[in-house]
Formats: sequence, C-alpha cells, structure tokens
Amino acid sequence: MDELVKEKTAKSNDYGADSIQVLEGLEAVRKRPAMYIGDISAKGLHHLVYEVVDNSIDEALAGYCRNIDVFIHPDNSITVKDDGRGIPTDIMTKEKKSALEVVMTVLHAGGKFDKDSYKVSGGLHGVGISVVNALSTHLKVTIYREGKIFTQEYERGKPLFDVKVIGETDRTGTEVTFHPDTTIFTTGVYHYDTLVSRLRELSFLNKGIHLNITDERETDAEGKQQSDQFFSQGGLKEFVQFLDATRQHLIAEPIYIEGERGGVPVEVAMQYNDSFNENVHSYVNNINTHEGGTHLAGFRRALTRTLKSYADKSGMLQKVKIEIAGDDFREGLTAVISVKVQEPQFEGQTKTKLGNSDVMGAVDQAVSDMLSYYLEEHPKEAKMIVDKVILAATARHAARKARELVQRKNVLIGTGLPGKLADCSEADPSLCEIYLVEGDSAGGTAKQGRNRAFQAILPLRGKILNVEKAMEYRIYDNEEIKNIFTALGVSMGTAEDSKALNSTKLRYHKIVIMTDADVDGSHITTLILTFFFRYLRALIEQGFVYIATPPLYLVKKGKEQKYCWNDEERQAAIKELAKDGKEESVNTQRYKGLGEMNAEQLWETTMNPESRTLRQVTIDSEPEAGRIFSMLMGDDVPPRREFIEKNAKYANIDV
Ligand code: 0RA
Repeated sequence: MDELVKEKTAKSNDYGADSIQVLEGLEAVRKRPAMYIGDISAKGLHHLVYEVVDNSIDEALAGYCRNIDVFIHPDNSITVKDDGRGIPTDIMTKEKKSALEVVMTVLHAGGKFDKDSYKVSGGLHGVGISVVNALSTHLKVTIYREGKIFTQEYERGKPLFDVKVIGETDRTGTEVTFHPDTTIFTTGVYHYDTLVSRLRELSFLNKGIHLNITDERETDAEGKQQSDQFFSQGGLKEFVQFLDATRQHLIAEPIYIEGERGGVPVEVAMQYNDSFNENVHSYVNNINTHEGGTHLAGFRRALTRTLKSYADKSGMLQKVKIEIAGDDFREGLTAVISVKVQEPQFEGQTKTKLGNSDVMGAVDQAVSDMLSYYLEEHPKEAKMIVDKVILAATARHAARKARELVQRKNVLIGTGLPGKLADCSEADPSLCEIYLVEGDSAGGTAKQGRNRAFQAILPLRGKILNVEKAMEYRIYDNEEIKNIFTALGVSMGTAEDSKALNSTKLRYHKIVIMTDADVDGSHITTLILTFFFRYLRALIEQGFVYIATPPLYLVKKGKEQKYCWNDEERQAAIKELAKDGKEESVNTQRYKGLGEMNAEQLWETTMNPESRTLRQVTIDSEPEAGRIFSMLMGDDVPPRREFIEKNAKYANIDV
C-alpha cells in the first residue's frame, strides 16, 4: 500500500491536471479491487477475462462482431481478440487524448461513446476494461481500424507511450493482452474449465457468436493444445438441451419463446424431464441472477396461469380432487429465461436479484402469449405436460403431509439437538465448526481428536439419501438429513426456499464434509454436496461449506514421518527421508480411510486449523453445477464415468 502511494506522487508530476484525476481513479481500483471485481480470489482473477469478453459481446450484440477468441498463454497472461469495429482511436476534444486511451484509463469510460448502441452486456460489476488495466502489471491493446493498426501499452493502468500507428491492415477489431497483477490476487492460475463453462454459457445466451478458447500452457501426447469452440444457432433452446442431456425429456423439443414486450427483449426455453427437481435459471444482460427477481416472477406467474387455464378449459382437472400449487408446475422443469434490460437495478444479498418492476409484466405477457399459442398448436405435448403436473401435485400432497407430520413431531419433542451430535462449547456461530463425518467409527475418532471448544462432530451413517432421485417428501423423512438440519439450526423448507435461506440461525460458520479419501468417500461427499446444492444452496453461496482433505500417505523412517496428499509429495518425502539414498529403508503407509488414523493423527493432518487444508465449495456456474449433479447422481452411467475419468486427477479418487 505504501508503495502505491509513493508511486503516485512520484509519477503524477508527469501528467496534466486531468490525468491526476485519472490516476486516482485507477489507484482506487488497485487499493480496493474487491469493490470493482467482487473479490481478489480465483473468482476475481477470472472476472478480468469476463470483463474484457463482455466488451466484445457488446460489440457483437450491436451487430458488428462475429468471432471472439480467448488465449491462455503459458505464463497465465490472457489475450482476448475480436473482429468488431475496434475501439475508436481519434483524439477527443475535451480530453485531448485518443479515445482508446480514455477507454483504457478512465473508470466507466466505455459507455461514453456511441450512446445509441445496444449496450446491455457488461459483467456482474460492469466496470469496464480500465479496471482490468488497473489490475494488470502489463496490458497491451491493438486496434485494427480505418486501414491502420494502432497500439498502446500500460503498466498497472498507466500508459507507457501515446497511442501509435504500427502498420496497415484490411481488417477491423480489438485485441487485448493482459498480465494480471499477482500481488493483488490470491492466485494467478487460470482454470481452463471455468473459462470454458462461461464461454459456453455466453454462446448459448448470445446465439450466432463464435467463441473460441485455446490453452497454451500444456499440450497433450500429440503436442496439441487444449482448445474449444462454442457456437449456438438455437440459443437458449440448445442451452436447455445441453443442461438436460442426461435426463429423460417429456416432450421431443424444448418450448422456445422469443419476443419483445414493452421494449424488453425476452427469450425463454423450457423442457420437462422425469426428475423431481426444478432447474430454472434466469439471466439479465448475460448475468446469472441466482436470487431471481421480477423477470423470474413474471415467468412463474405466466407459467402457472397459462397451464392452469389450459388444463381447466380442456377439462383435465375435473376428476382431480387436490389443489394444484405453483410448485407443481415446475417439478421436473428445466428452463432458462434471459432478458436484456437497459438500466437494470440489482438487489439482494449478492446483488443478483432483478428489481425493475416493469420487467415482470413484460416477461409475463411474452410467456403467456406464446405459451398459450404453443399449447393450442401442440395438444399432444400439452396433455403430457398437464398429466405430469397433476402427478406432481398428487405426490406433493403426500410430501406435504409427511413434512407436517415431521414438523409436528419436532414441536412435541422440543427442538432438541440430534443425539449423535457432539456439540462444541463455544456459542458464537462465527467461531464454530461442524464436521459431517462418514461413519460412526471415524466419527468416534473425530470426537476424540477435535478441539471441543469450537469443533462439533456429527457422524453420518453410511450413504445418505440420493436427493437427486428421491421425491421431496422422502428427504424430510430421512433420519440423517433431519439430523443435519437440526444440528445446523436451519429449518426444513422446500427446495425452493433454499435459494433464499435465512442463515442467521446457522449454528456453525464452517460446515466441513469429512469422508474417506477413496471412491466410496468421494461418492459420499458428492451425495452430501448434492443435498446442500438442492436444499441448502444459500449456505454454499455464502461460503460456509468446506471439504476436509485427509492425507493419502504417511511416509516413515525411524522416528521421522511425513504426511503426503499426492504422489509428488510422497516421492519428495521418500527422497528426503532416505538421506542415504536407500529408498527401500523408507516405509509408506497408504491411508484408505479416516479410520486408519488415530485421533491425534486426524487432528494434526485434517482438523487442526494450523496445519489442515480445507477446500471451500464454490459454484462457478449454477446451471452447469445442476447439470453435473444430475449426471453424477442420475441413472445414466457412461457420461458419469467419462466425467470421473476426466476429473480423477483433480479429485482424490482412488482408481
Ligand atoms: C466504443 C465505441 C465503439 C466501439 C467500441 C467502443 C468497442 C469496444 C470494444 C472492447 C472490446 N472490443 C470492442 N469493440 C468495440 C464504436 C465505434 C464506431 O462507431 O465505429
């Protein structure tokens, strides 16, 4: 921080009065990066790429750009290239500087030009490319425009020279290469799969754009770089087909709605499948609004009203005795709603809830009109959908009864904590941790090894219920799941409530899943994560859920010993302990289960905050996570095997 201040005073004399303002703008970004890009973790690092890509997407939405290419270079620097019109380079009269320099160095300058353009994209924070510049040790921009090639380079946001012409060209476009400042971010390493899933999502959300990515850091056995190309002609319709690839669909093709009401472009695709989950995802200006908002409310209202009125008119509800609720229309529904809003108001805990009230009516109207038309035109599909809704209502009726019974029982026996819970003595939730441990025996070891002041242990018996396949009422009937709810202190709501869960009653701010480091353990972790994702998603989103990482090996020679978490560490430890080079004198113990460690070893390696490694569970992309959980936990074996084989090197899967 000191260094930054010095740098500013030393350099600011070189600039005119206007530029001092500019420097302070970008210094502010460097001092409080989280305010501009959300955070400085891997998430923020990836956000830099999205910010640049979003600018190119805007250019594509304006109708001038068809191809966007992303490169991850060997040193984790990034290039984003497009074939749009190119950022203007002419001198601006007021600033007396190239427009390009202004865009690159002034906060929020991007939108100043071209007011009429259809500019609605722009990241969660929508802060502009200058923020990426401020957070990069070095950035180079190259513009192809009006027959010339222009360029400028910067260090931590400051121009190294004026915009200059370096050649001639017959193409147009913008190319940005930046090196994230690793003194600002907690990590400098890009995850290919994270970028891939965002680019894939963007290609579905903005049909007709070619998005390509190449990873230059590693090559395969044939010397080929990892690379993917995304292009969607069908937009959201293809998105829904992608999300439901491993589910059984009810009707042949997703219902696709595209139109504009009251100046708001609305795009919706929906399909029903044979699962019990609702997978409805909503976007505003390409941003996933996971807290929902007015666009989602408009969709739901239209869906319920239109289907109900169709079912009434067709006489299908005559023999149905029970009340059909909103939820029943969404069981087994996969849908994506995307709207473009000129001045979005974002609300909610994570600023991902749309507040603009006029959007509700726009989506409601568009969906009502086009869905009624669809139902009239497709009586066969309409009947299948209504039958499915009636079935859901019947099952939910049973579920509701079961849940009420459970809740009444809870009232009768008071709100006692589960008998199997070994609670901690600390009362302040922000200091408390709970370990969800696979099996009674490992649970016993954990109870002995823990620090009872702030660590609680809840042993779980064997495999917990696969919530991906079970109907909702069975969840509320399940002993292990009831124990988790009561121990955490959160109430059992419906899957729907989970997204807006009120975590103020949460009794522990670290929820740690601890299972064996083998195939069964991974499976149990996945089962527990699936449960959290479906029923307590807000706890993951608020950063309360972690996975413990027990060691895989103990390498021993005489009294010296070392725990190892992977094969590289194991080999290094063997070398280190075999000082005389006699590696056979070193003994390696492979830990298969938590049960093979004694209480002290478990504390030391896996539970002691000083020496353990916890992996925090985060969600890169909600639709993608939903797709993966249904794939991992569903019936279809081949895609599951493919996924596990592809990811085996990341997870500690014992194969
Ligand atoms: C301002 C005005 C115009 C284009 C752009 C910005 C622009 C920005 C980026 C960022 C990445 N790629 C981009 N492509 C274009 C319009 C200029 C005109 O009227 O020709």
